[in-house]
Amino acid sequence: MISGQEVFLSVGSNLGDRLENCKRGIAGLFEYGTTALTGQSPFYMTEPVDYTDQDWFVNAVVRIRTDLSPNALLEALLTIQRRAGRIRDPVRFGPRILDLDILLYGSRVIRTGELIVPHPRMHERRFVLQPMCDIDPNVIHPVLKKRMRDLLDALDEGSQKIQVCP
Ligand code: PH2
Ligand code: MG
Ligand code: MG
Repeated sequence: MISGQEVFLSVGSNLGDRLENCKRGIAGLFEYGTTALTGQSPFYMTEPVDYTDQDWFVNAVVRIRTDLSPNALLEALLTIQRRAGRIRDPVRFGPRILDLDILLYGSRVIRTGELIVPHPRMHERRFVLQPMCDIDPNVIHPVLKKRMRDLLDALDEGSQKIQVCP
């Protein structure tokens, strides 16, 4: 049993073998610190948001328990992304081989130059909230003080199409 924090991460890819990139990204997590997987959503095909002129994404959310600090975890995620072949993003919100984002780190609220937790856009994204709810709909957003289920229900019906990967 790892005594660390419970952390939710989002996993996404819309370049190359999207599903394989996501799976490799998740596997990479366990090379850092003492980290255990305690929950995983299905993989979803998701309509792109924010920058819409790009392919659909494969997205999932994982829950881990880790002894890594937020900064050490962030460094590990950046390394895993680089190893997957992600060099730089020419377009903000644009195509990416692998994106690993910290959604929640326990109930901590973090605002540094490098890291904002909870993820600042998670509450408006179906591709995050649906898989969060698959793992645990009762998790409370530590800033908005609302359950993931209620944040998901508040999204415009029919907006941001997503479907479970076949
Ligand atoms: N990531 C973005 C921008 N838009 N859209 C979907 N569906 N899934 C993503 O992971 C995603 C996005 C920037 O990180
Ligand atoms: Mg992202
Ligand atoms: Mg990111």
